[in-house]
Amino acid sequence: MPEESDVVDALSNLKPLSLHVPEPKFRPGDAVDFADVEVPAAGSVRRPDTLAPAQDFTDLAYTMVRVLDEDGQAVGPWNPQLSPDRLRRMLRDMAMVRAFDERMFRAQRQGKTSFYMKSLGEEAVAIAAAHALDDEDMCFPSYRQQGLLIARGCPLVDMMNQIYSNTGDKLQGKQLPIMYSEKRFGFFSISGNLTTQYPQAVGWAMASASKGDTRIAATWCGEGSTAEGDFHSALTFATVYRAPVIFNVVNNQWAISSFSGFAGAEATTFAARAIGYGIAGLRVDGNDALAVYAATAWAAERARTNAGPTLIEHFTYRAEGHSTSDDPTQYRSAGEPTAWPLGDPIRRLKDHLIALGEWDEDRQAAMDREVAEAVKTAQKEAEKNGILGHGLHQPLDTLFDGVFEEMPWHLREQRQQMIDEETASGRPWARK
Ligand SMILES: Cc1ncc(C[n+]2csc(CCOP(=O)(O)OP(=O)(O)O)c2C)c(N)n1
Ligand SMILES: [Mg+2]
Repeated sequence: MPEESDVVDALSNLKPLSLHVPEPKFRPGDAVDFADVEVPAAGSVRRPDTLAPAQDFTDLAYTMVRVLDEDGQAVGPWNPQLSPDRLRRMLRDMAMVRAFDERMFRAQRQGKTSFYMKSLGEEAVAIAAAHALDDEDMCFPSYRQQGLLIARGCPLVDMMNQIYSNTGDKLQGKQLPIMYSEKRFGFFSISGNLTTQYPQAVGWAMASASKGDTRIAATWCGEGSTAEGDFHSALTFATVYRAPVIFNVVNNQWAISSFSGFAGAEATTFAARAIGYGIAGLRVDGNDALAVYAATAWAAERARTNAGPTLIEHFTYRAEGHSTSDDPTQYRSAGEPTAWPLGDPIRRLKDHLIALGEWDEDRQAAMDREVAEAVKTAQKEAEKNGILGHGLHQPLDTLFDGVFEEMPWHLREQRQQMIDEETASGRPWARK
């Protein structure tokens, strides 16, 4: 039997352990060089059959599906061959998201709402997916896929009413601004609790399959959110039951002030998360609307033919702060957004349409004016229903509505107590 002191002596011969703490490459003030970001040539990645077993194309999780090349041409096996009309609608939807974001961001700075989140630089992720999915398919988004609502035709005024939590807000001010819920447009309520939408999407997809329906589900989360347990349990359920669901991981490099390395990006790709679960994994250029469209259409066909779920990593860049509460100059180099090697998704689709002879600079300028005008008009309309700080928009007793189908006795009592107390205090608790 070795003595305890012998064990201690043996261990003392080993080199001490050290902990690896990831560190982003660039901090404020650093010059940015993204030369080591591997960007394969457009058109260079093979396109497997949608019925192929996932283990036949694990290589696709480590490369990048790209369709638009540097000259604005659509090339290779993933080219979805869209009509010019479809391309122009996608371009307009992306421009609309950008104009909407710009105006609502400013509304927050003017004190008209407490909070806003932009998707600058990531517009292709939601817009191209919405165009590739069927309108009846169910979306379980994160807070950065406002493009789904815009592409599906949700009135801008309705979105703004929610942002202002005003009298027109169908959610009665119960959700944080931008946390929309739009059953009409197949858009599940956004939750502030990261990644809860993942298992919900799988559950919905499983129900759709068990009912013999034809609709599929799609869900989105950020790369940082893949570190949540919900992400992993969702993937397990999806692979076991071959749920008709598309998992989208929007790798925009940042999770507020944490860079992607803290979610595991130094060791592997996010698309490769799929491999351990036996799920199809694709990694796509998220700033290439045609690549996003093609990958989504491929995954949708796979899901709809009972061939199983797909995880798509959209490689992109969050060009703005996380939200209006964030200041990215405090933690990352200001040079990053412009140095990003995959460019601007709107400019790339515009260049493609021009290369096809289906668009020009004058039409682009006219479209930009038209979408800006549409957003401005909607904003005036929404502001008639009130903005932050201008009175009580929701009677206080609505606080108790919409939780239970039938209000239980104890909530009825609490509501009455509140009304009695507020009435006695002389404060206005009901809308004038
Ligand atoms: C469960 C949970 N943990 C932490 C937060 C706080 N939080 C909100 S957004 C965010 C960053 C998420 O980053 P990412 O998933 O990359 O999405 P992105 O914002 O980049 O689109 C964090 C940590 C939260 N809302 N919920
Ligand atoms: Mg992120």
